Amino acid sequence: MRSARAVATDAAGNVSQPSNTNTFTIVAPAGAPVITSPADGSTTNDGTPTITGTAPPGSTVTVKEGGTVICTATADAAGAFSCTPMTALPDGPHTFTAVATVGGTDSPPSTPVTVTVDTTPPVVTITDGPMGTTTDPKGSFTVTSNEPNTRLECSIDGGPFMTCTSPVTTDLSPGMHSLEVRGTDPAGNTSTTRRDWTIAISGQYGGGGCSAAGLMPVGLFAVLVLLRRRRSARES
Ligand SMILES: [Ca+2]
Repeated sequence: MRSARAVATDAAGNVSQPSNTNTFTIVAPAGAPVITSPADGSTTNDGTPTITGTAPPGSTVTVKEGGTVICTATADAAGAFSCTPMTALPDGPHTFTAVATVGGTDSPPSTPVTVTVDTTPPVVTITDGPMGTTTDPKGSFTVTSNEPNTRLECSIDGGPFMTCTSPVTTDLSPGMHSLEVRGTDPAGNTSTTRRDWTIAISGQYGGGGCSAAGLMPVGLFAVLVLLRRRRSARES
């Protein structure tokens, strides 16, 4: 506990009566907090990421982005704090610092931590490869994403998604086929795109879409031709 009082001295050297005495306590600034999560340089798809760290036990921790208060917390007896942004952060990079306050005195700010918020799924596009009806059993599909470092997984004909890279190549039997490509950006947002196509038996390409001639097994096609001939023979 400290105390202080003041006296005034005029130009002629007359000294006043002392003022009243004020007592006060000097509180040493608390140590700077440490933000431990999210990690500096990380990316998240959570617009309200929980911010955790350490600070002097019992201190009031204020997390700010520039001059804006993001959230506040009280460090527990073990010196841990945790708070969640009061409003969702827009997509983009955000840099946080934390200050611990004890007895009205602020600590120095923590080391800044920058996290990138990304809540937008990547746009994944199949730009070429078979479509409609083809007689070629082989396909090569180029897949692009509007976001760098998009992870691709592919599913052929409704099968399980497996890691894949562009171009996606296929070698399939005649019939209707599908390729689904799921893209996951570094923040974990996903989107899926799909391509359907038909492989016709060579020489029976009916042209366009999922035509009966293109899909029908040869034997059944021959039977149908035979039935039509019989019918027309009966009618004549
Ligand atoms: Ca994204």
